[in-house]
Amino acid sequence: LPEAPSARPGPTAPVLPPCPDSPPGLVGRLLIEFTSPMPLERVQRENPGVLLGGRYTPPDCTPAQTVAVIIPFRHREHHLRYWLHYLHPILRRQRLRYGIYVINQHGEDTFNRAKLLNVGFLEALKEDSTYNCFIFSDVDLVPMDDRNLYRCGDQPRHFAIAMDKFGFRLPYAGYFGGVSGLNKSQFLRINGFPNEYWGWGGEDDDIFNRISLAGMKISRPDIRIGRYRMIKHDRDKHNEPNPQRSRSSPGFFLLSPYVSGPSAGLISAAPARFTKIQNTKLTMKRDGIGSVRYQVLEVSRQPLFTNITVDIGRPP
Ligand code: UDH
Repeated sequence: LPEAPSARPGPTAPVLPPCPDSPPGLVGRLLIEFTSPMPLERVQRENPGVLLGGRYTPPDCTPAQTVAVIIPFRHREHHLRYWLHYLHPILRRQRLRYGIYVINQHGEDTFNRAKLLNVGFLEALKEDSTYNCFIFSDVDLVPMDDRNLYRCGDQPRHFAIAMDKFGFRLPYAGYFGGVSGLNKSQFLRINGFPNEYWGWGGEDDDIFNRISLAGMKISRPDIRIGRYRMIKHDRDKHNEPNPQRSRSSPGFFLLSPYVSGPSAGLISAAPARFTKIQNTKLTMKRDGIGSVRYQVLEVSRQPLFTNITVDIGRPP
C-alpha cells in the first residue's frame, strides 16, 4: 500500500545555532547623510532578504529575541525612506529577527506619539505573539554605529543617547526620548505608555518616571556608540508643544536631575502650570496599555514595513 502522505517524513529544517552575542559582520561607525534622493524602489532592491511587511529572520542562526520595531508616524514619508534605507541593513547585520510597524495616525487632530506606541505594541503582538522585545523609534533618527544593538536586556534600554542636535550628549540625565526599547514584561510592568500626552513633549519624561517608579533602571550604550543623526525638519502642524508637558515638582528632580552645562537649557525648567508630569505615580495605574482605546482603519503589508493606520481620537 502507498504510504499515507502524513506519515512520510517531511524535509527537516536544519537546526541553526544560536545567533552570536556579538554579531561578526558589524562595521562600527557609519556615514549617514540625508541629501541623496532615496526612492523606495531603490531601498527595496537593496534589501531582497526582507519579507513582506518588513519581516526578517537571519538565514544562518537562531536569534534569542523577536523584535518589533514601532514607529509613530504621520506625513513623514520622506523620512521613512531614509530610515528604511539605513535601518534594514543595520538590523540584518545585527542578526535580529524583526518586523517593522509604522503606526500612522489618521486625520489631522493633535499628534499623540505615546498612544501610537501603545497601539504598536498591541497590534504587533496580534500579528505575531512571539514578539518579546519592542523598540520604539522616531522616524527621523538613524544610528551612526551598528554596534548600538537593537535588542532588549534586563532593564529598559535607551538607544538614542547622543544625538547630533544635542551636540552628541544626553540633554539631561532622565532623557528617554527618540529611540528606546523594553521587553514585554518591562512594558507591562509600567502599564505601557501614557495615552494622555497630546502634542509635542512630556510623554518621554512620563515614561522615564514610570520606569523609575517600577524600580527599574535605564540601561544605555557607550556614549561613543549611541550616536544618532536626526533628519532636520521644522515642527509639524498639529504637534505643537503640549502646555502640560514639563515638570515643576521638586520630587521630579530626585528622579531625573538636569545635567548642567550648555545643553541644560534645551528643555527648559517649567512654570508651575506644567503639572502633568508630577502625577505619573497616580496616572500610570489608570492610564496606559490597559486603557488604550483606538480603532484600526487599515493594515497594509508593504515590502519593507507594515503600515497600520489608526484612529486614536483627539484630545478632550
Ligand atoms: N511624528 C510624525 N508626524 C508628526 C509629528 C511627529 O511622524 O506630524 C513622529 C515622528 O516619528 C517623529 C516623532 O513623532 O520623529 C517625534 O516628533 P518630532 O520629530 O516632531 O519631535 P522632535 O523633538 O522635533 O524630533 C521637535 C520639533 C523641532 C523643530 C525644530 C525647528 N528647528
